[in-house]
Amino acid sequence: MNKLYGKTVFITGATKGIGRSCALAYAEKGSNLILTARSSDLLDSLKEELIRKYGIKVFTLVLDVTKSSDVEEKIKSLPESFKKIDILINNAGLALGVDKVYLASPTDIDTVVDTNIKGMLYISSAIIPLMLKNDSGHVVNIGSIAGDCAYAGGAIYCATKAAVKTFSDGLRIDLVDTKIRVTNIKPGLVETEFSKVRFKGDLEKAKNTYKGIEALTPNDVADVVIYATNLPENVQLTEIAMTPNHQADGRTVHRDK
Ligand code: NDP
Ligand code: 8X3
Repeated sequence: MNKLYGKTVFITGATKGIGRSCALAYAEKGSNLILTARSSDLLDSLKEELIRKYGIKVFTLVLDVTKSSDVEEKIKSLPESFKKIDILINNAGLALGVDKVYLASPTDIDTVVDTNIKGMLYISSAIIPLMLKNDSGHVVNIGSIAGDCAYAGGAIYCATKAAVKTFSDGLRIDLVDTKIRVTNIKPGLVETEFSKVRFKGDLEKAKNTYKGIEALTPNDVADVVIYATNLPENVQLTEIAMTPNHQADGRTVHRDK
């Protein structure tokens, strides 16, 4: 049964990878979308594609989740018809580098922590009050299996994804007397531009991340997001971990030669 038709879904980092796949998957279900990211041209072309293919309503916000005042102002300025947000997908995020933690630059540390943790907090704090007005909603945080166990070269990224888990758990407690649900989705290796960003444009290194293993696709993750948010309202999936068949955890991957 499709409970998602006509719902309004707010997605951060909607221009690429998992966020983009979620946008397409919700559009296919007939949801209306608020798409956000920093790249206005990609937002515009995605909006045009979704309206043309699915006839849904789409609103775009050029938004850097790390800028708290921008987040607050832009969410306040949403048109009334987009202010009843049913589902929030906190997806924008990144890793930078695989250096030992004490070699990482302060700028990279700030970017990763500000995006993955503070961005999620700013967006959630701006949107949850809107959900509370109707005592309904679903917050989906895109965490990672990286938050369950650290791996070499991932200390900062893994710490931010552990924070996604702890924040999700705390938020679920804060909202326990409401109808708002909170789900932390924790994928393993997903082939997107994530590694291109992590390796700062080094495509060879990025490609090697997925060598010898059939990684998850962003559509695989979107399918799970759709599943979690399409369940009856009495059902709250607290966490879902998902990995490619040949990945056991953040440290353990079997690769074909
Ligand atoms: P991509 O690099 O493909 O996409 C990242 C998206 O985030 C882009 O749309 C980008 O858009 C947006 N974004 C980045 N920084 C900001 C910012 N400051 N403000 C707003 N938007 C921003 O990565 P993925 O799709 O793979 O990653 C999405 C999420 O999934 C991340 O949280 C990541 O940690 C998580 N994840 C990824 C896994 C993987 O293996 N790929 C596995 C597990 C979790 P723009 O540049 O236009 O702003
Ligand atoms: C991203 C997946 O395994 O590269 O969360 O850390 S991994």
